Amino acid sequence: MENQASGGRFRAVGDGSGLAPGEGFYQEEVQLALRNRGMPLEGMRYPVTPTGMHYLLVHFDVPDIRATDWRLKVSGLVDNPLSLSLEDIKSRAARTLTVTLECAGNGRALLKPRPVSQPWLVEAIGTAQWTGLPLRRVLADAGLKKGAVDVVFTGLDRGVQGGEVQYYQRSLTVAEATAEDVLLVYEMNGEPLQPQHGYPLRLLVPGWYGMASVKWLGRIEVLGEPFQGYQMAHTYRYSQTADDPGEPVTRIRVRSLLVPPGIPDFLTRTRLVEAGLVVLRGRAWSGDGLIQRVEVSTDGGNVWQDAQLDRQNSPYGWCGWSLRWEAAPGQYQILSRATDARGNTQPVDQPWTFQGMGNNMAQAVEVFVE
Ligand SMILES: Nc1nc2c(c(=O)[nH]1)N[C@H]1C(S)=C(S)[C@@H](COP(=O)(O)O)O[C@H]1N2
Ligand SMILES: [Mo]
Repeated sequence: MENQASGGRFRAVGDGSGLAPGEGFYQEEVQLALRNRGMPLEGMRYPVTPTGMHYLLVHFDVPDIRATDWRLKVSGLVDNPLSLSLEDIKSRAARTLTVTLECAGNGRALLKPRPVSQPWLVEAIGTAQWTGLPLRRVLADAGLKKGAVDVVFTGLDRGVQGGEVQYYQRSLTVAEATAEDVLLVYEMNGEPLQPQHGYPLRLLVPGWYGMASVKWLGRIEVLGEPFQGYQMAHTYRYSQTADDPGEPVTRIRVRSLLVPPGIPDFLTRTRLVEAGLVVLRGRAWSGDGLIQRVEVSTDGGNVWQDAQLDRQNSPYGWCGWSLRWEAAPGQYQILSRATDARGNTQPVDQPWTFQGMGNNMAQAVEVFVE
């Protein structure tokens, strides 16, 4: 079987990639990509991503925070404003949740035309065991006053975006913020948070795209009206033009990725696989409930077969899947698409938006079998 879309032969084995200089990304995008690196896709092997392989996104600079000087301030429409040390927070009963985190911009650089920003392909992903104190307990201690509407989370990192000097700030409604599984996290995979992941404390909003999980948390403020900060009003929107306010980005859209089969070509990452029985493996996740189904195509999306699902151990953590494939020599394009508990299925065509948010289009992996 030969797939038309992927051309006649394995690009770049022995004979160069055929890529010409001068086609490609702006230096500013490369600069962002070097700072905000993705998970190497072979990391899809691990049920819990090794911390150093977890994707990273930092809008400004990683702030330099000493936990001894640091306090979490809780203020605004509360009966008892709080100022908590890390020890105060760690002395309370903790919860640990396995949560898959994904950047809302994942898939952006695959869009045509490409929105210019952090140029993720598909690798802005990782799963960790996060330990912390449920936020609702701190909000209960503070006592929300009547009329409380939004809870604003301020990170201690500061920079300029869209011409606006700002701290990184995101908000949740009171209902979202008091959900059981929203945590104030101080440990990732059993170790104190590393500086780049939000040391000493970050918010974790399971099921939501990563932007909600504010790192280097310094302040929590309760407001009586909706918060209109830059990272709420101007970005993380599903919009069609620069002026279109669109809809806010919230929960993670259903998605799946393969564990890359075989071995890669150095430059193109096209996979070289030996003919015979191949067990294709991957993982699938959604912010809208458990994974119900994963389908795999080896012919670029014409014929689909059901993969076998592993047991999904956490409602917020990805679900392993596998499919046995008798691979005959030839060139293939392998796709996977998942369906979640709400019946949402990954599209095969790109869901284009102006900011390139939530592109959960089925991944296509080029494979050469010999
Ligand atoms: N304070 C602060 N929190 C932040 C960010 C940031 O730039 N500053 N980036 C957000 C975005 S867009 C994502 S996708 C996640 C990334 O978390 P990670 O780097 O730990 O994977 O952090 C979120 N929290
Ligand atoms: Mo993100």
